[in-house]
Amino acid sequence: MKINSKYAQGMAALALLVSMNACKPKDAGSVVSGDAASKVYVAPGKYDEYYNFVSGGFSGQLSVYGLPSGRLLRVIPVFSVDPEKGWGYSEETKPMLNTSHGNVPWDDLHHVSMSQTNGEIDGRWVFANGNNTPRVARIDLGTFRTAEILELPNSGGNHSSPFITENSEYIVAGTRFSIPPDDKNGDVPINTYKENFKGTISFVSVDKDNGNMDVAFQLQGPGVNFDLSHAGKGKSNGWFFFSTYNTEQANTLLEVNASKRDKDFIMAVNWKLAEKLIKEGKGRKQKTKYASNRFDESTHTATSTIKTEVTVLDMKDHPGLVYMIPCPKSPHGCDVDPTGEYIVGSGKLAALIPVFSFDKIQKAIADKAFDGEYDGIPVIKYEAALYGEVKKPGLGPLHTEFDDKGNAYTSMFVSSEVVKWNVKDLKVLDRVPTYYSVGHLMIPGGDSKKPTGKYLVAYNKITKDRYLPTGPELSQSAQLYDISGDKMQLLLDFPTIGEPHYAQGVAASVIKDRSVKFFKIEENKHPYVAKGEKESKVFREGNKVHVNLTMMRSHLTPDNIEGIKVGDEVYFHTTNLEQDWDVPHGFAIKGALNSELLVMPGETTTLKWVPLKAGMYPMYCTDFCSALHQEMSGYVRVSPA
Ligand code: CUK
Ligand code: CUA
Repeated sequence: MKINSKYAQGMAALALLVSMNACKPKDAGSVVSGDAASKVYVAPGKYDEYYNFVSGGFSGQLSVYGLPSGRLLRVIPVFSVDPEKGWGYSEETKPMLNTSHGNVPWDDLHHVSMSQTNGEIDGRWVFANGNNTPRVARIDLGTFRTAEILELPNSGGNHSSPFITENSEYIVAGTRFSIPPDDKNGDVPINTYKENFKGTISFVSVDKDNGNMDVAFQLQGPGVNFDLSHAGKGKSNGWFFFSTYNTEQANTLLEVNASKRDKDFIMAVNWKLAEKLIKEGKGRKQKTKYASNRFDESTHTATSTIKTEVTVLDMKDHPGLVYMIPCPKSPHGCDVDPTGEYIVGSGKLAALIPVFSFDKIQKAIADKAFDGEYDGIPVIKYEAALYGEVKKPGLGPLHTEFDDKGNAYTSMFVSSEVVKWNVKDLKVLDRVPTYYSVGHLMIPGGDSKKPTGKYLVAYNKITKDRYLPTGPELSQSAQLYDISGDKMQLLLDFPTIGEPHYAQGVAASVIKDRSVKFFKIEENKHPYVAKGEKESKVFREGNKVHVNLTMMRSHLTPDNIEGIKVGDEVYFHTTNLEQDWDVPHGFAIKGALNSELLVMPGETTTLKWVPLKAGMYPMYCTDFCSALHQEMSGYVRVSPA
């Protein structure tokens, strides 16, 4: 039988494109040159040059590495509990994980955005998204702790999030799964998708002084899937660009039905106009329910508030608010170059990278160079918005970062490589393999107005043989490249917690001096603080017993507690009296469900315990704090009720 060879080739190419197991580059190992070791060596006692904040994917956490060493410096629980830090165990931190669905101590964290001033990373906060139960978080870079979590209404699968404007006015969050809006009946046949499901973009305002977030307003429109986004900058400041897929609005077998169209869209949103419309009262109030959780650094306690209303603008009702730009084949990354002129769309299933021009988009809008409408939204002609295409970049382009020399770097998931190309002439300059199947890339400042040009990190999806085997599950993997010369050079593999998606990096000098070393005990406003051993006490309110307990090298005060009865609710409010850097004390008691705590110097943290039977219960400090750490202990006597 004669096979139509064109057809066969086409099918083979498609199979390769959608295959999750990318081909293995052949010259593994040989790409590392002799001086790689000295380039990543950070001598004992010396600091790394950059902080690297890396999403922890389905661990719900954020991890912090030093670059170029790849040393893990900290894991920050965000949408998770963490026994190492007692996060989510203490009464003070539990409200951080509250949602309109109750306490949800897990999420899927994909993207991070650092706060910016004038388009440069300012080192104040890192924002992160929770995909599953739609939330955004703000992490404080003084304490390296989660300071705030905001739930997002009218959203399902908060993937396109959080992306920040150049003065941190807003972070945006586009819904991945369109759903019926919260004030509508969600109990509808799934095949009524096209009429009942809506896509939503949330604009979350960020207070410029304290960082507090709120849902300022939302845009509601067609039931597409938003994927990724970036804000305009410089000349395009005032706009946001979102990649979308499933513009077919399929509700079943998305793998096939959402990949039918030759082109999906990049949605361009004029957020300055949206802001103006909201100021003019053009928004509509919609009923909903979402949680706003904040950690207060003076009381050392989180509070959770449920909010019930959100302001919505319908996209199609406001001319000039949104435009669609055709973009080949299921675009994933949507990245804006440092000048703000070039918008790079990366179609997962496309064999080229389209680069759009902001000036041309503006001209196309002025000239009405439209190609019809999509659900009431004008579609700009592809050629009218296009600056040019990067030809034959590799297979499966995903994400692009930029350096300080006018170059772009795009990750190629299927062909497992990083491809460097020039933004002006769109010529491919260099390519290096990744091990294996790279997702996001990160250059410190690489999505800001001021990228650096020394290092690039690739965050890979598949590890396989890169590390010693550790059973069926392998550590996630990142790779560091030197990009200072014409040719990229692989320097280092380092394991990450997983799985890593987007990351941000910044010079250590921007952050290190703002680090909090301890909390001043005289400023502690916790309602149950004991500011000295003399203030420690045990007192009863009905069946609640409060123990205001102090911790100081190397004893607990009080260390013998009696008068507790079975079924009492006992609250150990533990205050660490130390006033020095890096002297936490821990606290644990036998049999308590939420053991343990880790209490920072000057802070008060509460462990709740309901003893179920009479007996003698030892308690102790869990963090080796002095030569007499083992002596830092005591007993609680529990008597029958
Ligand atoms: S996504 Cu992970 S590789 Cu969630 Cu940013 Cu593209
Ligand atoms: Cu305090 Cu050990």
